[in-house]
Amino acid sequence: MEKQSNVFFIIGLVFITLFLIVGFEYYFNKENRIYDDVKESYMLKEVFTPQRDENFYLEKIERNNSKVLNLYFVAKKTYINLVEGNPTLLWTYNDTFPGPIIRARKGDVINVTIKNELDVNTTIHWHGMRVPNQMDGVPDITQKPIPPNGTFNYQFKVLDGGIYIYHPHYNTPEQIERGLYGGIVVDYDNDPYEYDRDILMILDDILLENNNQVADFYKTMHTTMMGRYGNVLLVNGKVNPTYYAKEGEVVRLRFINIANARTFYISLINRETNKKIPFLVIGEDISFSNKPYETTLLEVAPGQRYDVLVYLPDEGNYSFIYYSNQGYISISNLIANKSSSVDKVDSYSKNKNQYVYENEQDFQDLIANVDNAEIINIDLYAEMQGMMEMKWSINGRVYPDDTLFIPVDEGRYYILEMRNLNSVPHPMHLHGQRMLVLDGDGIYSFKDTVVIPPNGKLRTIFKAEGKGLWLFHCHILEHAQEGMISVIKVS
Ligand SMILES: [Cu+2]
Repeated sequence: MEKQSNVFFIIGLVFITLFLIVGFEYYFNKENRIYDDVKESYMLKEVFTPQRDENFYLEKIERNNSKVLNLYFVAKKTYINLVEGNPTLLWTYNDTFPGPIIRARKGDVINVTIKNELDVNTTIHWHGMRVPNQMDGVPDITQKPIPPNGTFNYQFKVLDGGIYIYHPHYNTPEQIERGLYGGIVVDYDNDPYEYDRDILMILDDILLENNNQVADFYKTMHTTMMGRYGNVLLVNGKVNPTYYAKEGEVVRLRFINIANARTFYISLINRETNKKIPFLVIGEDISFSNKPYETTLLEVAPGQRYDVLVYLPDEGNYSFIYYSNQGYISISNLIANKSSSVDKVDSYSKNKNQYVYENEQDFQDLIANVDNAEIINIDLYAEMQGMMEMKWSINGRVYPDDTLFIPVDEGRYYILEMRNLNSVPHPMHLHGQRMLVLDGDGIYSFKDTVVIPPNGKLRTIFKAEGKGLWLFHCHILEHAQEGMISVIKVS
């Protein structure tokens, strides 16, 4: 017996050694060399020439009635100036990067016809929106992919205020990285907040080679583990763009993170004093929070959105600083010009003390049903398949070869009890449903993307709605690509 276990031990050692050698080989491959070459030239060099961006200020929608928003999108290839030197060949909607902003009111109907002028299939998914199942844009689950030269019509009623994003769900890591995405901002019926300016902030990163073209999509141990990180940080498709406000103003900022894998950790600082300006978080993903809360470090994981207010007490230059383990860098600037009008600090403190009743009844309904809810256990795991292939799994099941279907009944309550058995976080995104995070501090908002921390746990509750198949997957796009997708079946 003892002799036999020694043999197994030695065979085990040999395998581990082989695994390490091949793993390192993978790790120090082409992508990492590109990354090292260009990170000096782009990412860590702060650009402070104010690059004015006029396109992402949001106007208030003044009408009271709902209407149909008819839009025509063409997905195609377009050259865009991202960084100094050659323009970058991106994939865009209507030649713009990011795609056109969709501004709507609760109750409006969004009617988008998309023509696919790419040479590959595509679809559009309306991330965070509660749409009829056949409008959800998931190829081979809710619709056939839209072939080259094909068209598709998406039509649905807007049910919730909030911040959303549209993007393909076909070969998602590549199509999003190449530029196919855009923001949707929906006004609430009752918005109690006072502010002077409203700016959309779509956060992304992109991996460019030295000729400024999007780097190939090779699969490596590193991209499988961590996801694809870019070497250029973008806000609204620009490197370090500048927005303008006035001293004493309250500015509303709508953050969206559409990076493949990068979580953005952001602070707003006054560049003269280095003092941090607090973010007053008033909403997340699909709804207002019932109570606003302040933070000086906003954490926005891939797929998440945050609705925040900031108060700029003094004139001068402010910067949004992104923190990574390589240091910190300005990703965008906010310049407060001198103003002769009155100090707005009172409206900020009034905002801070708001209590929002918009979703109170729905929140209370979910909380009251915690004890009757059925528990769905979700284990997030990485596993080896054969010698070298690593896959991501949910309850040991890998999409699409061995898909985990979770049957639920419409109108019933379910608790997702999620455990992360890895040392990397997973931002889990649930299509078509509204989740409430449990075990919190009494601050609620409806979420569709929640982070399960490394080796941690999280519980959410939702009331199943909308018959059909709804994906539940990691929004680190390479994790989803490598299997971390399951399907909630509502009947
Ligand atoms: Cu993940």
